[in-house]
Amino acid sequence: MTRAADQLPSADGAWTGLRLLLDDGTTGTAPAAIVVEQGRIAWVGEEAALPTPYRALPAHDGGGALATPGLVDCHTHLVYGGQRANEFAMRLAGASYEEVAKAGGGIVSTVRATREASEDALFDGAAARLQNLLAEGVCAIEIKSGYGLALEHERKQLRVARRLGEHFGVTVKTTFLGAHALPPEYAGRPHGSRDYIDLVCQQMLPALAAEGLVDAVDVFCERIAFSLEETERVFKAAQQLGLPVKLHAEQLSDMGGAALAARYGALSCDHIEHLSAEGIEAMKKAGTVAVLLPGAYYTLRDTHLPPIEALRAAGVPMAVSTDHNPGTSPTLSLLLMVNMACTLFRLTVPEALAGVTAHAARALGLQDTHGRIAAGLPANFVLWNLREAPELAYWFGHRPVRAVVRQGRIAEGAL
Ligand code: DI6
Ligand code: FE
Repeated sequence: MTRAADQLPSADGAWTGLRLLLDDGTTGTAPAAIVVEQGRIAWVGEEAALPTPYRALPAHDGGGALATPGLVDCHTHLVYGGQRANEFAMRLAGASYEEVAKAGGGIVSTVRATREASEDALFDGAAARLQNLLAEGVCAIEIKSGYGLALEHERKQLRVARRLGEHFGVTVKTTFLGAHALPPEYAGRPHGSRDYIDLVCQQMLPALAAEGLVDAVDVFCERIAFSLEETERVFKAAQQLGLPVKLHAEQLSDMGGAALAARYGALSCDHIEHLSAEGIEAMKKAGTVAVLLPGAYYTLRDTHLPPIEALRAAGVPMAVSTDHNPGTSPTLSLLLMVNMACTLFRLTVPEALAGVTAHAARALGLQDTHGRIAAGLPANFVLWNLREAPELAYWFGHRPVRAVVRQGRIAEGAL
């Protein structure tokens, strides 16, 4: 298949007339410029200080557009078969998420549809979803497995994730989430959970890692999923292979998962509505990012807020992500999550914007290449038809993108 990204024009040249988003969440007053050379940012600063040689380059007039780093969506389950609107309706009729899961619905119904789908069908479905995120300025994305729950089907998901990255010219970090749910064929067996975790640790993870399909390892540590002890076994297997870990932690209850993950140097702990003070302290010490997922909180009509003030006071970096999945967060807008992080979780605008740029990059171990506009980095940035940075959080339900530069190419919009 030809890469869609190959058809895109180069972004090389001097991008002028920009209003740059600064680290403190404000925008600079003087017009700024970004110089792109061979797909990388060669220079960024006030336009008045643009070095003479760059003035002769082809110019892209930004016309006063707000410029931000390319967005980073650091937690998604983008590759899956089917959809679950029927369960959404069930929950509205009164069933809880746990009840839906126990009734054989939930994650397992997506597992069925994912196993039945061919790799190409999974690619087509995920590509259509990904294009929504890309059109909104996403330049790096994490994609988890976890709806295959058997070697060949987890492989299929991860291969699709890699293909998406190549085809669309977007940075993709893959995460193996074999320990997402107990596969149906293990349910009801005397030691089903233990046996499945054996399979995950001894066969699935080593095989997929050897194929270069795994950038990180995740577990759903929860009453309806896997225990703390099972989580630790998966972390040990990851550690042996030199792979970083992360965790779906304390979403529905405080399992002590975040503290465990921090002991394994986790990149991030995600959801964390029920995170304890000990968990926060451990994450702070380990430099683990707190990933906030307001889309799942909203869809589940959760009322237990993550401990934002304590995280802020401890200085734990907070990221914001879509958690795109067919069960609890069927959103395809990272900007809507920025709005919800502010409205529902009371993040400040600068916090929410750092949450989808610098801190999200850090949650993926991409802090040296993504989430900032700085000389030497690959050119990933977004120009918005907006005047002020808070507008990124304020509007919701529309797409104020003027242009997206992704991996040094003009990927969306034109000037
Ligand atoms: N937590 C979530 O929010 C999703 N997975 C997880 O571990 C839900 C996945 C689903 O319901 O399909
Ligand atoms: Fe998730």
